[in-house]
Amino acid sequence: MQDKLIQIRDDAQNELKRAASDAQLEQIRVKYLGRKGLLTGILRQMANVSPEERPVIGQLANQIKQQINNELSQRQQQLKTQADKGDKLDVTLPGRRIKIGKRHPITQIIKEISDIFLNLGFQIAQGPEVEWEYYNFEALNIPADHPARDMHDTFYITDNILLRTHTSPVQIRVMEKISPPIRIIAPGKAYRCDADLTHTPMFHQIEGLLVDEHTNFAQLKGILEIFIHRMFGEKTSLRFRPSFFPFTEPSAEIDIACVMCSGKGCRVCSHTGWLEILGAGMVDPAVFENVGYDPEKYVGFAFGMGIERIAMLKYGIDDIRLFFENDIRFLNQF
Ligand code: 2NM
Repeated sequence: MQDKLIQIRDDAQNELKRAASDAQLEQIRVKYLGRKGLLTGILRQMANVSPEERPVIGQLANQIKQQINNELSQRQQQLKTQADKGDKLDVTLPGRRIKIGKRHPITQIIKEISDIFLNLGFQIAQGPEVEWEYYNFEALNIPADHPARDMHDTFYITDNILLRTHTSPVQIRVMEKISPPIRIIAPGKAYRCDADLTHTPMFHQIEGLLVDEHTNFAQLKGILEIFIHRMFGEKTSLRFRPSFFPFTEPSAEIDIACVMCSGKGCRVCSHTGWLEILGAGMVDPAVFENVGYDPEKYVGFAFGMGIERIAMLKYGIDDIRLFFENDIRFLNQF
């Protein structure tokens, strides 16, 4: 009888060690401690045990029952902590979806515009964002007393080093290095101390420059018309208005028919029907003098545009800061 009890205890202990789930533990409990269980069966046979032996066997049986019960709950606790730690891998769980990124809307527009001009034979040029005052202003025929040099607009680093306020210094650097013919665009970051619904201290520009011996204003108009039609659609109307820049003469600003109301007049175009998207002009001979080009021999045209402004018009966005907040819900729409 005693040997039988010891055997039952050892069997139960072995099975408990191997049990790997609550269901298996419950099976073991029923098998040994249940109403028709092995240990219960032994206790039922107590009537056949001699009166001397009875207390000894009874005590042992109760002790073993207690022991199996304890080890059962221990094993249960063990399995629970294992599961909590993630030791067990549930291969039936669905996989986690990987989020795929894409280009920022500003980067998309820069690529779109660049591709149009690359198609027209322009090459991409780049230059430093921390720039000499000379390349940013003097070389571009912007004298020291010009309003654009006001401390309120320009981030100065030292007396004569600053964050470029436009990408035009890139064109000066290219002209210093190579002689015409030149056909380049300079996409990149520019900086001005300004912040509101339509201005951020850092923004993006694309400027273009073409220099050759017989360049004329009609070619400038032709190139910009092709660009606008490819960018905004073949049916987009445009108009040239006289304007002024220190580095071009004559200068023009170019409007397109409002993308929101097609020229009927709305809030976006301030009820004029037109949106200004480009500045342009024939390069001032004074700029050619500064880079060592013969102004009698060479003629050039240049143009420039703000990328955020074009993106805002194209997508009907009224707050420029949305481009810089990197809210996935905003970015996912492009
Ligand atoms: C504009 C408008 C008109 C421009 C001029 C030059 C350079 F270097 F050739 F003189 N670069 N970019 C230019 C001309 C930029 O932006 C509104």
